[in-house]
Amino acid sequence: MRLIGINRSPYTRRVAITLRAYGVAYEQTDLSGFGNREEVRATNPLGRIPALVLDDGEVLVDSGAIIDHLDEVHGGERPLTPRAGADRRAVQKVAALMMGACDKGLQAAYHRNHVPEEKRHPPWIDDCLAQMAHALRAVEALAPAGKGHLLLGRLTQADITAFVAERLARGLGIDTATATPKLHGLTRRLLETPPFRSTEP
Ligand SMILES: N[C@@H](CCC(=O)N[C@@H](CS)C(=O)NCC(=O)O)C(=O)O
Repeated sequence: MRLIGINRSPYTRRVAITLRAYGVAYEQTDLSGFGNREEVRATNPLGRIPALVLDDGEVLVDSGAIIDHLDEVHGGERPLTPRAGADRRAVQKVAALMMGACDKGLQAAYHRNHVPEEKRHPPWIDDCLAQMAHALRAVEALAPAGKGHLLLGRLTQADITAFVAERLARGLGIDTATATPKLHGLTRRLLETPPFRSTEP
């Protein structure tokens, strides 16, 4: 199994953490969507990371679809996304908020990095970052005050997606220690555990 993408990408990192949490052996090819467009297109016609090449050569694209497959095959009795019911809805909701937050954060970053300064529209960047910050605050409200995980008292995709979103937000200049202190604490604690520490870019 081969993961295509760099762990600086929150979507790729989410998949890498999931693979490690499930104890799945894999190799990784460090390619970035913008920096290695042609090489990435050879695996994913859309030119985006992550992609996952399975042992039989089948290619999966998009972190959500990749994780759905990993849950199905490796999740056993306690997949990182519960298989049904209220628990599944709760985890999926946090994951959707946190992946959406990453989408908005990256829209802001792309605007900063790819639009010439004289054509930039700062209110657009501010709006994207505000959407990201609002989503983080909504998930902050769910976070337990102590040392627990976000939901169900165990590691789920809620924690993994909150981790990558909080890290991206911090990288974009959002002061998460002040704005979302419980999420900030959660990511620091998760970083002490092998799936998170071993995937640090
Ligand atoms: N919804 C996709 C988003 C993937 C994505 O946007 N990846 C970024 C890297 S962080 C990328 O490859 N961007 C290049 C591009 O969009 O052209 C997922 O969850 O995998």
